[in-house]
Amino acid sequence: MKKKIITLFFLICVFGHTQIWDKAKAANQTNLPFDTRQKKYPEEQTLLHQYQTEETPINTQMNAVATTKSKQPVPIIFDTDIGPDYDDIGAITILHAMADNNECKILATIASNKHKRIAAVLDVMNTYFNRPEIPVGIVRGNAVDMEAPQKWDSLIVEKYPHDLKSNEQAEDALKLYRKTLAAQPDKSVTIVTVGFLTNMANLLQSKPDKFSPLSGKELVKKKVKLLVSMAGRFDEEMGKFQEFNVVKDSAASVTTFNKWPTTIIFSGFEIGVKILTGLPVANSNFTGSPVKDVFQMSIPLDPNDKNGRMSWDETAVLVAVRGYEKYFDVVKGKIISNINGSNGWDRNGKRDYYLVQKMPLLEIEKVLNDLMMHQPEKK
Ligand SMILES: [Ca+2]
Repeated sequence: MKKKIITLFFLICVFGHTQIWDKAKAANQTNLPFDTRQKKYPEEQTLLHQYQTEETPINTQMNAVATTKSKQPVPIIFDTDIGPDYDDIGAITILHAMADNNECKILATIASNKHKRIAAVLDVMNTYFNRPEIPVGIVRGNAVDMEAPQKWDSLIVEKYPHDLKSNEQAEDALKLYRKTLAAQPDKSVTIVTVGFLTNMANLLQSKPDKFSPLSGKELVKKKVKLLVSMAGRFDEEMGKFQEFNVVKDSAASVTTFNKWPTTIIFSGFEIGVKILTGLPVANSNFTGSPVKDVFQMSIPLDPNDKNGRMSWDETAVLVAVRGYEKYFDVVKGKIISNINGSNGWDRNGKRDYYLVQKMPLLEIEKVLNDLMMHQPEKK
């Protein structure tokens, strides 16, 4: 077994990636033996599966929870940095698609980024999907401020209806979290973060207020069932790589991952980087769709996106609503969060799971693309 582990480690290292911060740039510099016709990495897929199944059995209790088909829609809070990348647009689209299918109920859409158009962008998307009433919260105080490099945010804010003209008109993210959680049944809420962990750290460190007599950590423990986070990296580059969502506010990441009182499922960098989506919606004949506009505008701006955009955030939302077991395997443990933005993994930990690819890439790409093609009922 020891020899096998060493061999596996060696083989995994052979397929190593380049370490850089920006996940988009990192994706562009990936040197995996990517088969563009079959769109898969056959050797690595097999290795990771072996590694997972032989060394770390899937937690059966967690699996049982995930496989229980619930008729009740999953109450969910969507926390996003929507701007620096446009997979967040794919993510909020599939979230609304699943809400239209009664699979989830969107309690709030909250930003961990404070660029000047972010409240308007979230309002555009919620309004487009016939849910203009969904509360929008924006992080206050120290926070990342990053716009969309492709300028798609300006495009959709100019073109599509919305009420929130500025971030000041939106709610304070922390207050919205406390108000929303306090109003929900115990252990019912799933939070999915596809941006920075700023709001999670602020929430954990918050004090009793008019919404709840509980501290932030107590409130999370009482009301939250699960956190699903697109964050970190759990393959052969783990420990060296500083994943974008983690490193941009690494102090918040450390606070969150050290203190979070519920299960966390991580969709790491290595998951979404291989799953390419967005071409069907970009090439669709849709009219009046901000989803189409964003992907149609952004994909041609990067030659590396010619087969579709990497789908980090979509994978996290999919798992938050539907559970992982149909799409991914998991490895149980606990994240080790470093202040430099890198992460490790404690295999003896019991709180967390990270996703491992299971469903063939072309199949999961189809699942996500089909959801991203969802259009709201015209009203
Ligand atoms: Ca994001």
